[in-house]
Parts: sequence; structure tokens; C-alpha cells
Amino acid sequence: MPGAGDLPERYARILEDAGLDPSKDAFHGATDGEAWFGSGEPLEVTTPIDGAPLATVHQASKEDYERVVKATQDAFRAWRDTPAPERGDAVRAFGEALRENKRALGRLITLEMGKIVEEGEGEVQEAIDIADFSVGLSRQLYGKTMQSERHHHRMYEQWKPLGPIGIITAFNLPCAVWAWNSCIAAVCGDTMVWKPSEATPLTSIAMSKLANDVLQDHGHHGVMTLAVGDERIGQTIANDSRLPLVSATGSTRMGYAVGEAVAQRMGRSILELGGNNGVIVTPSADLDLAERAITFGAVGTAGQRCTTIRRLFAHEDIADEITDRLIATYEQVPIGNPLEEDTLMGPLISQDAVDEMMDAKRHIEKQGGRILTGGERLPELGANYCQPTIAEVTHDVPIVQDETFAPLLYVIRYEDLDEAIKWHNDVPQGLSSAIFTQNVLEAERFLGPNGSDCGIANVNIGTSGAEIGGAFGGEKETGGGREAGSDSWKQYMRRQTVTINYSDKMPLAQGIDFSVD
Ligand code: UN1
Repeated sequence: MPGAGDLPERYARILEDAGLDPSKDAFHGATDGEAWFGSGEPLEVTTPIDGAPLATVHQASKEDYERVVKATQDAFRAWRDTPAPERGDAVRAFGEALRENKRALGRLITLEMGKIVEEGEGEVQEAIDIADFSVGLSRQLYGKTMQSERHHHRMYEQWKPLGPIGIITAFNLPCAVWAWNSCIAAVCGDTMVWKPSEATPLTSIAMSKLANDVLQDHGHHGVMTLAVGDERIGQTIANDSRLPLVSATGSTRMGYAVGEAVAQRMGRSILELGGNNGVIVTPSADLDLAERAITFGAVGTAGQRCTTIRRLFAHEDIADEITDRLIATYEQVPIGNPLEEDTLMGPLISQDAVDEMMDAKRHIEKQGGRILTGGERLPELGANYCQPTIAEVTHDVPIVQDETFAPLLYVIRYEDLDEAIKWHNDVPQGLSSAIFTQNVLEAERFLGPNGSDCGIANVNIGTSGAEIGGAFGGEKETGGGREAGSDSWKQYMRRQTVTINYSDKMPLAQGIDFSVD
């Protein structure tokens, strides 16, 4: 078990700044919002930067999980009865705490999952943004008034808190995705249990500490709880009928398992699963913009966002030019330690992830594709590093159907826009999509009913880096869920239709006469 003494000094400081005591031999991975515990198996946390051990986390045992869920149930009774703007006030204070700790949390994210600090801080900013959004929402949560067909009757709908909910998140956005769910759920009056990725428990502990300090100052605990664990905890959450909603982000395989289990018990799920996002670049496109957006979208977070650009459909007329520009840019991307300021691409989350990318490379070559740049491991930097890679393939090779969670971009040439849109849609996933064009007719074709079939469709913007104000999520095997902004909040509440008779008669709807005399 790694002890405090083994922790490199620079890493110890990052933990400390994020509120985690680096002199501790082990952290508790479960909280009911007040106490910290965890008597399950120890989880060794390492950094993908150089494999150094960071800490040991005691995961939630079955009994710990019970204690956590019990706390969310107890807290729900008081929390749902708290005026929504008062709940919003606690979320406002949480947002302020995030603002104060943005740099520290951003660096912890970098240390634990390997994205560059700029993107780590960007993720915390996303959490701040959703906190702000939720504060405003806490004074809205509007219901409609309907016109009753009956005399002196009033009809309206109201939205009520749903209950304790489950939140399952992935390693690649260890802070923001929980925040999308937790801030909205909190103002809606729900309490929650969070199961983070086993690769990023420290970020979840730091976030939960911050949230619960604030909530305790506001007189509440048990609103935001945590249960670190492996997929057994995930399965328990999916099957737990005390949790009427489960919001899960991760692989399609996980999504099928969670979606099925939740549906079996008539629960509600919000699934945000794999993406296989495409960008179409037409002859009229501003190639400077396209090049910048594609580089960020395909190389950012080392290709480990569910919104990462994986397929580039380039029109024959500009395919050589955009590809040559991208190759030149790719070959200059500074790869290395993500804590260092000039780095733009850090490690992948694990050596397995690099192995998967190398497998994909072999498949590309077997299927007649060509690596245009990259495609190699970078052992001199460490086991988890590789080059960002571009491969040219045809639209019909089987490998383009799969999401390889790595910086691997396929270039596919096309001649006819309608055909490119058809190819674009011809994959099982449907998260994010984009077109680069200066031609309004082409843009509208892409956005029209025969256009992109994804949950997100952008014009002259890449597929990643969505703002929180819109509903985030996608279609087909991406799972159909929508999180974050717009009216996503409705899923975290129970809709109730109310009809009040203030007459002295008993008229029936549909004009039915049911009088006995
Ligand atoms: C994810 O990778 O699961 O649009 C979400 C983006 C981020 C969210 C990514 N705002 O890239």
C-alpha cells in the first residue's frame, strides 16, 4: 500500500491544495454527507502521467452503500420541503466555492486523469456554469396552466422533487458531468448518491468535501453523497428501486446494462454513452477555422471526450489541403506532462487505452486504410503516451463504426454532400456532429430533416466543447438522455397535473352525463 512517504512532493501539493490531506495513508471513499467511511476493498490510485501511486481509497462496502442510501432517503424528506430558491442558495454557495478552488481542482483533475491543466480548469468552469444556471433555475421550475373545459375548474401542472437519485460518471470528465447532474438535481429537490469512475475517486472526494461543507453550512447533509466502488456498486444503483432516476455516463456496454436494469423496475434513466462524432468540411469552408476546430476536437483531452471528433468527411476539392494542414499541425502538437504549461496533449488514461489504439491501427491497415501521421507509442514519455493519429479510410470500412477512445481521426473523402450526410449518419452512435461551410444551403441541408441525426449539430464549430446551456446528449446507442441546460431539469422531477373544482356542480369531462336520478 503506498504510504504518504512515497508521494512525490509536487503531487502531494496538488492533493493538499485541493483539500485532500496528503499525509494520510488512505482516504475514505464513501460519505453520507456528514461522516466519511469506507470499509470495502482498497483501491490504489495512480496518475497516468508517470504511473506514480497517489493514494489508497477505501471503497464503499455493501453496508456502506446502505448507509449512504439511507442518508439520501432521510435527507430527501427535509430537502424536498425546502423552498427551491433556498436550495438554489446552497448551490450558489457551492458555485462560489468552486470558483475559489478552480485552479486547485483543475490541477487535481490533471493529476488524476491526465488532461492538460487548461482543460482541467475548463471542466471546473463547466461545473461553475451549471451551478450558476441552477441558481436561476431554482426560481423558475415552471409549470403550465391549462384551460379547463369545465365551468369554474382550474387546471395546472406542477413539478415535484423525484427522490434520491443515482449518478454514475466516467473518468474523462470526473467533475463536470457530476456537476451537471448534481446541481440541477439539488435545486429540483432531489438528493443523490454518486458513483464515480474507479480511475478518478480523488476528484470525487474533493468535490464531495467541498459540496458538503457548503451544504452543512446551510444546515443540510445527505443531499450529495458518494460511494466509490467498482461496477458492482453501479449494478446495485441500477437495481435499487429506492432511486427512481439513474443518470449514467460511460461506455455503451455499461449503458445497456444500466438501462435494462433500471427499466426492469420501471425507473427512469438518463444515458449518455459513446459518441462517434463526424465533421463534414465542404468546398466553401473556411479551412483555417476548420483546421483549428478539428485539432481541438480530435486531439483535445487526448481524444477522450465522448464529443471527440473521430470522423472527418472532406470534400474531394479540399481534402488534400485540409489533410495536409492537419498533418502539419499534428506533427507539432506538444505532447508530454499535462501539468506543464506548454503541453497540449497528455497521456491516455491507461496503457490499455494505448493498446486499444494500437489494435485499431492494425485493423485500419488490415481493412485497407492508411496511417497519414502518428500511430506510434511514445515510450520515452511513458507507457500511456502515444502520437495523435490521422488515418485515411473509405466510409464503408468496419472500423469506422467503433468508438476508439483515443486521439485517432479518420479522414473520409466525399463528392456529394447528401452522400456524406448519409455516411455520417450510418453509425450506431448519435451524439455530436458538425459542418464547416460558408454556404447557407449546405448548412441548412445538414440541419434539416434529412441532415444530421445527432443530439448536437453545429455549424462552423467542432463537435466538442458544448456549452452547458443546451441539453447535452445524443441519439441511438448514445442512449437518448439529455443533461445540463434547456429543460433537462424536468427529468429530475415528477410532473403532477392538478384540476380544482371551485363550482357547486359536478360536471364530468368529455360531457358525460352519469346522473343516477
Ligand atoms: C463527455 O465527454 O462525456 O462538449 C462530455 C464537451 C464537454 C462535455 C463532454 N462540454 O466536450
